[in-house]
Amino acid sequence: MSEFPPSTVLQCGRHSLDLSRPRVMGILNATPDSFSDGGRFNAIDAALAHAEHMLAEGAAIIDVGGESTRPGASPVSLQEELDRVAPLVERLVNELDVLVSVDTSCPEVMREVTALGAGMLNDVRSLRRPGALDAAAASQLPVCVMHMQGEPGDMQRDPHYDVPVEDAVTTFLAERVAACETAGISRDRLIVDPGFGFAKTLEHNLRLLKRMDALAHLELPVLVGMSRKSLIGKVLGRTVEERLPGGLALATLAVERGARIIRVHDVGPCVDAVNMTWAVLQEGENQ
Ligand code: 7PM
Repeated sequence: MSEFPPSTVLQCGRHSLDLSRPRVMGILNATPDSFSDGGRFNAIDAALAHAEHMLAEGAAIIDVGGESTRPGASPVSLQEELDRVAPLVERLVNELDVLVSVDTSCPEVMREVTALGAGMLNDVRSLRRPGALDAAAASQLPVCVMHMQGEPGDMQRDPHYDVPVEDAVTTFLAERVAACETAGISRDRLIVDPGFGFAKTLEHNLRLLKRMDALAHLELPVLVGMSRKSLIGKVLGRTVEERLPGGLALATLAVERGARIIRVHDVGPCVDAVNMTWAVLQEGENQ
C-alpha cells in the first residue's frame, strides 16, 4: 500500500497537483442552452457558481465535459462541443484560477482548451481518435487515459472479456501508455483510469474495484469515476439522486486500493470520505 502509487507531483500547466495523497475532482457539465446567447451566458454563470461551490468543498480539480463522451449520448459536433466547453474553460481559468481538466476526445478541443489555460486532459477514448495523441503531446499537459471496450454508443451491448476484467483493463491501459510514450507524452504526465461503467456488467464493475490493485503494475496514478453510476443503482435499487451513500462506499474502497483522483458530483461528502480513509491508511506510516 505505502509504495503505490509513487508519490508524485503532476505539472498541470501553471498548477501543480500533489498526488502524494488522494484528491477529489469535481464534475462540471458544460450543458447546452437552447434559448439564446443571453441564455447561454446564464448557463455559464450557473456553471461557474457550481465550480466555486465545489472548490469551497475541497475539489482539487474541476473536470469540464461537453457531454460528447457520455455513454449513450448522441454525438455532438465539434463546433457544438467547442461552443459549450471553451467559454466555460476560459472563465474558470481567468476568474477562479482553478486547475481545469477537460473531458474530451477531440484533438481540436484539446488544442483550444490548452491555449485557454486548461491544466489536464481527460479522454474516455484514451487518445484513439486520429490526431488526439499528437494534440495531447503538443499540449504538454497531463493526460488521463481510460479503459473502454468499443464506443459509448454500443459498449453496453453484452460486454465480454476473455480474461479476468482487471487483466483486460491493465493490458489495455499498458498498451495506451506505450502509445502515449511513443507519441512523446512522457510517463510523468500520465494518469490511468479503469473506466467504471464503460463496457462493463455489474459483475465486471464490482470485480474491477475488488481487484483494482492489479493496476499497481502500471506504476501510475489512478483516477476513478463511479459517482452516481448505475452499478450503485443496480446493487442498492437507488435512483440517480439516491446514490451518494453508495458512491462514498465505493470512493472509500478505491482510495484503500490506491486511487489518487476520485471523480465525483458530490464533492463535499466525498472529500470527507477520502480524508477519513486516508487518515486510517496513513496511521503509523510516517514513523
Ligand atoms: C452517463 C453515464 C452520463 C456516464 C455520464 C457518465 C468517467 C469519465 C465519465 C470516468 C473518466 C459520468 C459518466 N465517466 N472520465 N467521464 N472516468 N476519466 O458519470 O469514469 O460522468 S462520463
